[in-house]
Amino acid sequence: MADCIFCKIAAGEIPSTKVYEDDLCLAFRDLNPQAPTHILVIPKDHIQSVDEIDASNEAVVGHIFSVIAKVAKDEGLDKGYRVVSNIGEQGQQTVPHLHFHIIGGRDMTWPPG
Ligand code: DGP
Repeated sequence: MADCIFCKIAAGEIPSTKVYEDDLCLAFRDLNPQAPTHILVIPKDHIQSVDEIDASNEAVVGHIFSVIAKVAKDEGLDKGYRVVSNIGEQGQQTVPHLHFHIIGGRDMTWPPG
């Protein structure tokens, strides 16, 4: 999608620090890390948010979750980690392209703010 920053990262038009890539998805380090490990996993095709997941695109989301588990293992997050997807205005989503944050390397707090 034109003017989507994560579409541009997926296309290689904006540089990123990639940790995993295949035909369907990309994982790269967050520009503004909130923990020692902070990685974003995105589908290469544009989906706005979790709110747009349906039967037509659910397969890629399942694939992304297997990639999340692999990336977490590769990053050594054996003590645990958190997967977050912010959705819309109240969810504090700032980039309107579906992404899952993998956050780890420190103790998390609950409830989230
Ligand atoms: P969210 O607020 O859930 O929409 O998260 C968007 C995240 O994307 C935020 O943690 C910062 C990150 N981010 C924004 N622009 C870029 C970028 O150009 N490169 C990288 N690596 N991360 C970005």
